[in-house]
This record gives sequence, structure tokens and C-alpha cells, in this order.
Amino acid sequence: MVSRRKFIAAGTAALAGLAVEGSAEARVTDQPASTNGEYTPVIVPNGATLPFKRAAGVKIFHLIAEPVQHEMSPGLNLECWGYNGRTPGPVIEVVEGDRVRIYVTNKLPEPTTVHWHGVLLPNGMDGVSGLTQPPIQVGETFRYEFTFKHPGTFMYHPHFDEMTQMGLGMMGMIVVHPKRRIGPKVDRDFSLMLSEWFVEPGARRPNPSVMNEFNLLTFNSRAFPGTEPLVVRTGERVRIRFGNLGAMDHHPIHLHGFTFRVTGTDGGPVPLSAQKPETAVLVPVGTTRDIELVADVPGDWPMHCHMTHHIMNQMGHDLPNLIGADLSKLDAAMKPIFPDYTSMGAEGMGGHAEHMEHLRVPKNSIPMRGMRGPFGYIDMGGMFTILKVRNELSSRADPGWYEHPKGEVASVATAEELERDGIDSGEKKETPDPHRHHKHHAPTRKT
Ligand SMILES: [Cu+2]
Repeated sequence: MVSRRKFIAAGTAALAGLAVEGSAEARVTDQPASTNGEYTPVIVPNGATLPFKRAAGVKIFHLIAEPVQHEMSPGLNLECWGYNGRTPGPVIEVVEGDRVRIYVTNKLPEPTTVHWHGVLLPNGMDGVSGLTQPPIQVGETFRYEFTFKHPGTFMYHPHFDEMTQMGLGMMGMIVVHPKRRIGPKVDRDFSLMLSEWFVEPGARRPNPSVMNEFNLLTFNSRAFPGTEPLVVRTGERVRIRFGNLGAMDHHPIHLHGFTFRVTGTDGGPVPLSAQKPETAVLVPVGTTRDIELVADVPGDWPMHCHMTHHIMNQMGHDLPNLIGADLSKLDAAMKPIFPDYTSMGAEGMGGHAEHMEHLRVPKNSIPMRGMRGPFGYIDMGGMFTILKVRNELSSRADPGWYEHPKGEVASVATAEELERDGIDSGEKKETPDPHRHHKHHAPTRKT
């Protein structure tokens, strides 16, 4: 029996008292990640970069490890752990050769450390509790200081109680721009952290102890429909940086509409001779991958993990296989007991995501939730977002749904077309209704 239940189965501390050494020109200023034309600043959908101050040839950052309130998608608010009020933590963005001093304050209920994944640095700055440093006790602030020697996409995360701290959201990306540009200039440079979570429907805290049953898969700790689209102008060169600090799963990230090349990993830039065209990139746990493409075709192009269980929201997996079963007797028997009972699965799962919007589900849960699109319901969630490519853009805000040129949308074939091309559809000949759809997919826009 498939029941509904089965499915449901900023930092606060200022940089006070920083000693500024050196000459009179050494001054501390609040500084956004301003580029002076050095590089294209990174864009963090649903996220932020970490502000820094400059002092005597050093960039000074302050990370605060702390519990955070986090909306994973509309309707799902969680108590996570992160940095500076968010998960993932803000992106640390620097330039090759930068010397940094990174203060880490621990406001968690237990010790922590920060490891700088992929960064080449002195051993004592590596952030491994017990091995290269003592843990940062509750309330303490540690200082890390090193020079970013090579460009690339790296990550930071705790190396203390990793399962709990990372399972609750403690991770972040590091972007090191090359001192001298490698390859063509990119117009848009995006950063996405891939993570996986288990949140019991209705619960407010992710459970970090599960090993396989992850039911929320996220880009920058947001599950579709909570993911902000990537908005670009037609013809722009786009870089997308992926990092994976999930516990167990590697993610083949697939982009529709384009081929791209993998131009970098957490080892650094990939030489041109080793770049090959791809449409999906596997991002294994504990690695980063940079891809680059020219967005030369306008439209709404999905970008998602190709593991189908990773584009669902809070889907239970201990379900019997009911494909093809006759459930009418079961439905009739259940109605007097549970008036809103609906068995599912005999004709596949399509449409049930939309149905879930109307069912009573536990508060603070998004079982199988998707989103209403221009042609009906998009019954996907999780690790799914949209690359929106437009000829005209007045701003970089979400431009809404793509307006397709006339005649460029797949639609029901007419009787004349079938006849013309000798296609026997097996259907009785009748005038087709161009707006006929599956019962759950009433179109909201005329095609
Ligand atoms: Cu995946």
C-alpha cells in the first residue's frame, strides 16, 4: 500500500581591535570584492561573497562558525549550521598571490576547525583537528595566515566532527582568480556548492547521521523551486564552478542546450589540450569542477543532477512497485477512513508533485514539491536550476519564463500533419484539441 505518509516517509562580531601593522598607507577599509578590472567577480546564486579588509599587503577575512536559520525552499525552514549567517558559507574570493589572514570565531556548541580544501599552504595552516592544530574551542577565535599560490576553485569545511558539521551545512567555496587571465575572458562566473541532506518531513533539523537516505539535494543549499536562475545574455561566455561536499554522492551535472568544456578542477586549470566537449560533468565528493560555455542560444535551459532521485524533494524510497496495478478497490476501501487518501504509482508518478500541493502534508515539508511553469507543472525539485539566456536583459534579475518564437514549441500533431507524413498514431481520427493535456497538466499559457 502506498500511503501519503510513505511519500512523506553575518557575521555578528565586527573585526574589532585588529592591529594594523606597517606604514601610514596601511589602512583598514571596508572593501567589497572589488576587482579594479583584475577579474570578473564571481556570482553566487542564493549566496554571497565574504567581505574583507586590506591591511599592509594582507587581505583580512573573518569567518564565524555558527548555527543558522535557513530556508531551503519556500515552505521548508531549517535549523542548520554554517558560517556568517548562511549555508553554504560566503565564498572567499581572492587573486593568485594574495596573502590572507582569516580569523575563525567558533559560535557553535562544540569545537571546530577550518580546512582549506585544495589550497597549497604550510602544513600548520591545513586545519585538521588533532593533527595540525588543536580544535577551536567554543568561543575562541583562531588565526589562519597563508598565501594563495595557485588559481582555481577550492573549498573550505571543518575537519572536526565532519559528519555532523558538514551534514548540517558547514562548507563554502573559495575562488582564486589567476593573476594573468587563462583562456578567453568570461562574462559571467557562477559558483554553486552541491550538498545532500536528510530532513524528516516536518522536522526542522537535518539529520546528519543518515548514510544513504538523503532526501534533499541542493545547489548552494537551495532545492528547486528555491534555486535562483543563472541569468545571462545571448553570446556571453559563462563559467560555472561546482564544488561537492556532500557526504556520499557524486553528481553528474547535466546542462541542456550547450556543450561545455571542463576548464578547471580543485587541482587548478585544465590545459587546453586536455579539455574535451561534454554535456554532463561528474562532480565527485570532495572535488570541484569548472565548466565554460558560450551561451549562444536563448531559452530556459535546465541544469540538474542527472541522478533522478536527486531531482526530487523529500521523496520516500521504501515504496512498493505499483506500476500497472489496479488500485480502484484500494481507493474505495480507504476513502471512509482517510477522506483525502489517494493511492499513487499505478500510472507512474507524473503529476503527483502538483497533487501534493493540495494534500495535507506535515507543516514545514515539501514532499515531491515542484513548480508551476509556463506549460504546466514542472515536477522536479532538488538539484535543479535554470540557465536563462536572453537576447535582451534590462537587469540580471529573474527575467521570467522564456517567450518562444512562434512555431518553435513542441505541440500536439494535427490530423493533417499525421496524414501528410504517413504516421498512424493508432488514435481514432478526430479533430485534435491543441490544449489537450494529461489531467494534471492543465496549461497556464496558450502555446
Ligand atoms: Cu546527484
